[in-house]
Amino acid sequence: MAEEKHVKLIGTWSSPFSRRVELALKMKGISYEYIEEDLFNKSPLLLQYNPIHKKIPVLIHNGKPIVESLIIVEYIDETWKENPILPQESRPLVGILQEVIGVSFIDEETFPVLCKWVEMFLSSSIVKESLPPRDKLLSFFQAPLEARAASKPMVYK
Ligand SMILES: N[C@@H](CCC(=O)N[C@@H](CS)C(=O)NCC(=O)O)C(=O)O
Repeated sequence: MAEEKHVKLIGTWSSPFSRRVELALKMKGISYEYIEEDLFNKSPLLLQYNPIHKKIPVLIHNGKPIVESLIIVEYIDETWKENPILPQESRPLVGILQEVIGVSFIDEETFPVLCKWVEMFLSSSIVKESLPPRDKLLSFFQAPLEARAASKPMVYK
């Protein structure tokens, strides 16, 4: 338990890679400190812990950085043995992307089992509280498309 106090996650709200790690931590019941990163103005903390790729997510456990979301999930699963987990894909993002580009590539008729799984996945309270707000995520992905259509610089809010 003492180990858990030294878990930090550097992430970004809109990143499916961050969400994947957060879900793993929550499914394991590990308490951690979340540090939101501004990828347009990277923090000294991120540059210190991921100096080569300078990407989130970064898990810091007892001062040791672990990078790459799937590696992090594996590390979490191996370090905290209780409640074994499988790597999770962030399927809800598919729904957002379908809405943004206006094409449905995973529909109920063609993929009934997958759709049922998505429904069950989204009904979990752990999953619900880890997902970014739908409207915010939608406008995040729509902004570059709209900016391109209007040929003006992107502005994220
Ligand atoms: N393969 C990496 C991908 C991580 C990634 O692409 N992170 C993005 C945010 S979603 C990032 O930090 N981008 C900053 C940059 O490329 O400068 C993982 O699974 O962790």
